[in-house]
Amino acid sequence: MAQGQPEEIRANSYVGFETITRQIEHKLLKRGFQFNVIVVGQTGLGKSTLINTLFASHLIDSKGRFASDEEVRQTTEIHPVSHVIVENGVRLRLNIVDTPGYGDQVNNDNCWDPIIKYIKDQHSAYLRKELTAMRDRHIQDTRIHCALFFINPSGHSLRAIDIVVLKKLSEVVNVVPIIAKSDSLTMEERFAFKQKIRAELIHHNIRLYPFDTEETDDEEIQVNAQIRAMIPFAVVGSERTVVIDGKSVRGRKNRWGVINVEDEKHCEFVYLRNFLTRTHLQDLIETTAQIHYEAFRSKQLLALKESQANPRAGP
Ligand SMILES: Nc1nc2c(ncn2[C@@H]2O[C@H](COP(=O)(O)OP(=O)(O)OP(=O)(O)O)[C@@H](O)[C@H]2O)c(=O)[nH]1
Ligand SMILES: [Mg+2]
Repeated sequence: MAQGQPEEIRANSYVGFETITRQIEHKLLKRGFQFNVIVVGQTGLGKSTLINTLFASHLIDSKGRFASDEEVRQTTEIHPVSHVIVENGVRLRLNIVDTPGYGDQVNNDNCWDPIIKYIKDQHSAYLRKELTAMRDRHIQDTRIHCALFFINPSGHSLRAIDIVVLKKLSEVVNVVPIIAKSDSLTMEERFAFKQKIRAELIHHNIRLYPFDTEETDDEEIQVNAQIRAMIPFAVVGSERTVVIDGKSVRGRKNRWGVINVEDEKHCEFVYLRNFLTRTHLQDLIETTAQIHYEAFRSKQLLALKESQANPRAGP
């Protein structure tokens, strides 16, 4: 055997490292997972409603009512709510950040600033903990993994303010656009509107999740292309139940009839939920750490280094 080559281990010399996957799984399950979502968009587009639709069964309060089922409840401040969901022994800590709608002021300049600041603040809080000498082995993660961006179902095009906000958001977080209240569009209108929006996003060079990087393999590239073809998800939200064929389902009644939120023939709510919870949860978390947080971190550390090298120049 050549010098420096590892000695071949015979088949009967079992050492047991193959159990490492179970060891990792056990450790991860014990710690649980953290997933943080923010909702962003103009006033009254159904942000708060969709949050309750997505995670409905978990938001019901102790009296069996939906916790936020009041008639008028305009969101007036950035409001994070935490829930712990357990499914089959897996603990998911879900942090949902509701934000006030923007765009209804006389002057809408910089109305998105508090939202961008909130997202960046979570990055700096994480960085500060990372840089602490006696740091905890596990840092509580409040970094936002996904921003659901609500588009007005106008059927025409994105508003100028939407383009600005989408640009700002996509620089700091994974953005997933959705067409809000899509029950107000016919299927044909929806189809045409989705195509129009996709073209506009490309035209304005807005880089949305999912990204293809050098590390993305062929299978992932395919899945990502499928997701891009579906975006924006045309959704309907509801906190109420309606009766369809004798069955009580989450839905809405409108001029044309009854909409079952969970019926794929009626809207794409189920696709959005599957995407968020079943297929892309882990990737959204990873991408946040590897792309968005990493970009923030290197910029901050560079600024810190420069201010140390040149203290009189200030930070
Ligand atoms: N037709 C229809 N109405 C909806 C839908 N989702 C919500 N609504 C209604 O729209 C209104 C506003 O919903 P909210 O969830 O409070 O909207 P919001 O975006 O949180 O509003 P702000 O907090 O003011 O920004 C309510 O009357 C909802 O019942 C939907 O998918 N379709
Ligand atoms: Mg709201």
